[in-house]
Amino acid sequence: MSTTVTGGTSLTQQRNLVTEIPGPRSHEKLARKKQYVADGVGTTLPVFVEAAGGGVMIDADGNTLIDLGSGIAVTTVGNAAASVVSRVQDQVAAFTHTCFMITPYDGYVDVAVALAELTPGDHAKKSALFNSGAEAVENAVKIARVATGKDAVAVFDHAYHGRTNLTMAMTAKNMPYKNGFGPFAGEVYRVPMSYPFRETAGIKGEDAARRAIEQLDKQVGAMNLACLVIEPILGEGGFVVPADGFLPALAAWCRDNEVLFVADEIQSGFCRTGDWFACDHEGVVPDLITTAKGIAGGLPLAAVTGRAELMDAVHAGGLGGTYGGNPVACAAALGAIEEMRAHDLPARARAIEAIIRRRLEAIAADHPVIGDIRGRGAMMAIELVTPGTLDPDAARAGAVAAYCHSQGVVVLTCGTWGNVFRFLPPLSIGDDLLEEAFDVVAEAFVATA
Ligand code: PLZ
Repeated sequence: MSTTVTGGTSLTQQRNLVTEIPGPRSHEKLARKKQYVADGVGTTLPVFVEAAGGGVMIDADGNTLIDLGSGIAVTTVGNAAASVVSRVQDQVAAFTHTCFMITPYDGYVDVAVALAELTPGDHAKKSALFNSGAEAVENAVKIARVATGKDAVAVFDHAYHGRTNLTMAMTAKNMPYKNGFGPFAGEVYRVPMSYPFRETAGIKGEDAARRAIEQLDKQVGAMNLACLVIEPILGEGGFVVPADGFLPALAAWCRDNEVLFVADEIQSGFCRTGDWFACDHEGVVPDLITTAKGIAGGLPLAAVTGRAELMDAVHAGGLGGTYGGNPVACAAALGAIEEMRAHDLPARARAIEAIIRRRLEAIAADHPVIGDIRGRGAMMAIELVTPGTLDPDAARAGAVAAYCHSQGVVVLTCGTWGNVFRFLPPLSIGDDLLEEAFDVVAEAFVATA
């Protein structure tokens, strides 16, 4: 039996399948979902969950599955982590909502203090809180437009920023995110990303940045550009880690041209990559940073944090929303952040990377369909291609995922071609359980060969 490192769960940390996946009770529930929930809301693995914690999820049939997805990088401190649960329980019993714009409360300000302390840079910072990642990205653009007096927004190939109208425009991939949902917001310009696996070997980060900047100069003009928004490690787009030097070169160009550098750390932030934020790896200091997901241990909370003078450019009443910075979500965030600090979760993410890399390198040695191993910390991925080429092999990725699911390991795919496996375990997972999950991943490559 594996023990958890953190998170304080009482669930037995062991994979245990007592039915097929999904089992009969999940099948019944799925039929009910099919009747009452819109088909447009998809499901990766249709087991209905009844409890989760540490590194496991328990379904309606009594199966215990290993979680390598964290609900898309959300339950970084573990599901139902003790520090989150106790603060949420206290808060929900005290009061559930006032609307911070009507009558404020400490939790919101406490989260803003923590964000000022933890996000990159030691300048004066302020924050505004929201409910979802997409809402944070929208607000970052609103702030950038007012602060600079300019309109245009630069985004990158393979980017994912959300499902609202503006963030659909900023997201690269048509299916399933955009198809049929237009027309989209204007003044969004897409430029090439640094994608080391898919470009000429040895192209330097600075050169890839120059390629993007050249397009911005020629096609938009810095004098029209309010901000450049970038995921420092791509999330949905395939966990692409840009070449060293790419992010610093873009940040320097932004600084020289009065363009705000906005880091979308919604997926990569809060200890996930082995640093508090992915920007920390190269010492990049964004003007604005968007966070969500891991910040609140599973409750909906998002933030824009930035240079105080930029954040304050917006007129009073210009930022807000009924639920933004809800007191229960803020309590959860304070519990999650306490857990991250107390257990040095950036270090835990680095330890998880060492295990995952060792396992993936061993699997790749036998399976040339794995063209690339990449990522940082507990945000790791493999890209599947026809061996020796760059041709995406989404079919194999689907088969490997299906095998893992059938064996009780929750894995997620991503990438523009759907051919990337991403591994995002909760940082509360124990080493033995993680090793067991990768035993199953290894089996999956053999079984689908
Ligand atoms: N920016 C970098 O990763 C959310 C989306 C899953 P929301 N990624 C998961 C899906 O299919 O909807 C994300 C992200 C980055 C923004 C967002 C958007 O965050 O909280 O989903 O709105």
